[in-house]
Amino acid sequence: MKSNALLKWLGGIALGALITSVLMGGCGGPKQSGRTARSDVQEAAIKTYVAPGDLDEFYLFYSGGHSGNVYVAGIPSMRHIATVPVFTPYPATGYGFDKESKEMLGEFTWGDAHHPSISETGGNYDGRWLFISDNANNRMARIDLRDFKTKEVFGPIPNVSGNHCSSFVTENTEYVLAGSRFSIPLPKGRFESLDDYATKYNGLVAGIKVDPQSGKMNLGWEVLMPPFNYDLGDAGKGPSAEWGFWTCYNSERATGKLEVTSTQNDRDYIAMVNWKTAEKAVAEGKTTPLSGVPVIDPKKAPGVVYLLPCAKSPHGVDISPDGKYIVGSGKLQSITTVYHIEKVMTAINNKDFAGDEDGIPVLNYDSVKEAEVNVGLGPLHTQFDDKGFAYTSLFVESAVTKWKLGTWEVIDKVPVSYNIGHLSAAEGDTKTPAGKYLVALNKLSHGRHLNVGPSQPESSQLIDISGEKQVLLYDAFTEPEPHYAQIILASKLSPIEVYPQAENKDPNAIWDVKDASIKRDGNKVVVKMIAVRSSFEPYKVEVNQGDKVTIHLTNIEQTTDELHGFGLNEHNINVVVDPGETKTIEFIAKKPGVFPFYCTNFCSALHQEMQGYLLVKPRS
Ligand code: RUQ
Ligand code: CUA
Repeated sequence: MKSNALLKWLGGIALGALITSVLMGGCGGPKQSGRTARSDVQEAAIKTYVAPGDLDEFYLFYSGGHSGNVYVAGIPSMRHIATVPVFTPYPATGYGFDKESKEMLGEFTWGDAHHPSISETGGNYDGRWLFISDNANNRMARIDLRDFKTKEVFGPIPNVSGNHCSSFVTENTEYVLAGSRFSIPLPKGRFESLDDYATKYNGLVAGIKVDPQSGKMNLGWEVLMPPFNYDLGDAGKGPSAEWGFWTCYNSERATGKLEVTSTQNDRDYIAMVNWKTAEKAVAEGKTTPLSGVPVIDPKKAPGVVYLLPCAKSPHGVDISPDGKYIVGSGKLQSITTVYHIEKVMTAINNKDFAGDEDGIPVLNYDSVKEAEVNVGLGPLHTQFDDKGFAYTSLFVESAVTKWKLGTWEVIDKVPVSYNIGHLSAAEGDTKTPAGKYLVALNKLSHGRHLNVGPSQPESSQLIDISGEKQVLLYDAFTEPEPHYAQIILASKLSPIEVYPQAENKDPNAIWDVKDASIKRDGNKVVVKMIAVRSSFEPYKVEVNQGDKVTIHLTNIEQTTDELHGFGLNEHNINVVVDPGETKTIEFIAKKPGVFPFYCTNFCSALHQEMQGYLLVKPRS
């Protein structure tokens, strides 16, 4: 949200002069920058300096929002190390240009990569996969952390509309949670007037089943929900492990200017779904088919879903490391509400309900509430450390509040620059957070970097959370736009450097230049090609205009960092093949003439010599 939109937003809800003054200060630019004092600079420098040849302690994975990418940096240096394309073609790695990745991207050339989530075993990061949601085209992707490549783009998920409240994994990655930010008439394709929004539109939450061996995703269950907006979520752990949680705003079921119409009620909700009960409902056939998917209607399957009243317009809901506390932040109030899972269970067992929404029981707020923590203005999202502290981002105040679980006292507040959305603590959403570092993902960065014109980067600030007081260490900047991040101990990952030849199961892979071939079948030409320092074999491919050309390109190197590219002039093709990999290049030779192809990835002193020709004979 940019500053004038924010002003409008706040103006609309009239939060009063106090907030406005905080806001004006917070967004005002470099004058109020909270610049580190000289005396602290040296210490911060030493804490973040990773000397040449030394390695960072943590990996930071941030979502790249509408860039469709995931960005990887090291902590504490905050140096950008890699870009992992997920929903968007990326010529730097050839993603979206070869047949395999093109098929994964399907009909879309972009996605809105929102919330990354590392797979867990026993509530701790296991370093196997990183899931990330696509808010735009209702998909979920899986990156393999063995090679930092996107291996699966699942969806569009049937019945899900705006997959924002996603991705969050359950304790043993049984499920990755998904759902609808935008309620629509279901099934998709049905038309209903917006005037009938409250009665004929529906939201939906879903559990995507993850295969424990391969990581492959499949639809597990979907629950039909009232037409609220489902925003963010978290999966329980320990005593709450069977539950998935989602915040919902717009319990007013309003349309139009939501900044006004959806902020009338004092409270909205956190929806909680018991995924074990949901599984049972599906197994027992207590479902209604919708777009070919068995969907649970809560009216017909009691016990699957409940609503917790929450401070209005909540954004984040976060489960404490011990799984006992559910922390919900209503962004239009200055408090964060903490619920106790035992109180919630007791209220469910006693049918201690305050009412219902379309047959879904609403739990009694006073019965389930454990505490209201006075965190500050505009709380969005909470993370945890290893010492029992919680950290909540304050969008309006541009600060991070540190508070104590159990005593609920606010300990410390550090200003950030500016307007923080999410924050990510080291392993901060697992059962055993690592503590030490927290990254503030800020929306505005004006004046904190050299001016690059109207489109400014987002800022990510590294904060030391090892002491009593939080200490700002470093400003880093990213492409638009991180919506959340994951920080994992580097020692938990050991990515491969080459694909072992024995693992290459592509039937068209070849490993010896004598096997290189060009075969014609009618107007189809199939080429088996090798790339190795510093040539292509064959280096000459002759075809007829209109032929369908398929090139199976194998990089037979088994040496780290020896990538080869295949760029074909004036054909919009650039495929990159890692050592030991085979990729498929497909195109129709539409244009007559002679077209050079060349290696796009620097590979040796004779990289520039690594080239060949596609010769296309004109139709007579
Ligand atoms: S969201 S900050 Cu997906 Cu919170 Cu954007
Ligand atoms: Cu191969 Cu450059």
